[in-house]
Amino acid sequence: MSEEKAATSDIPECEAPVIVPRKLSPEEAEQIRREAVEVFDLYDVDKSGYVDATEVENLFRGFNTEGSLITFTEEELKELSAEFMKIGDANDDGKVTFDEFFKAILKDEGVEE
Ligand SMILES: [Ca+2]
Repeated sequence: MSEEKAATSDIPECEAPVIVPRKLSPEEAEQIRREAVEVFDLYDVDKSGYVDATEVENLFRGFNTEGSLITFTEEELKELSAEFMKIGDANDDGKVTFDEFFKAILKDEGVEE
């Protein structure tokens, strides 16, 4: 089993998503921006204007209430926040500003700036 894995490990992974960039109408752009503001606001609990890993962890930790259908272990919380920072923190300073967040969303939507 492990030998089989070693034999294929030199094949480069190619998982680049095929997204055709498109332009948004001003109405669409405004709509996406409004939604982004709302979601960002949820993450930015202390309203500092940026989101850090701790805030992401705290947000999802909030699901861990008694009787909740969705709960997260500390390990999962770490993974969630790490993933969030990886996607959103473009300049790698440990904070995701609204601009960074918005750009990540546009990228996700396949929008060309
Ligand atoms: Ca940043």
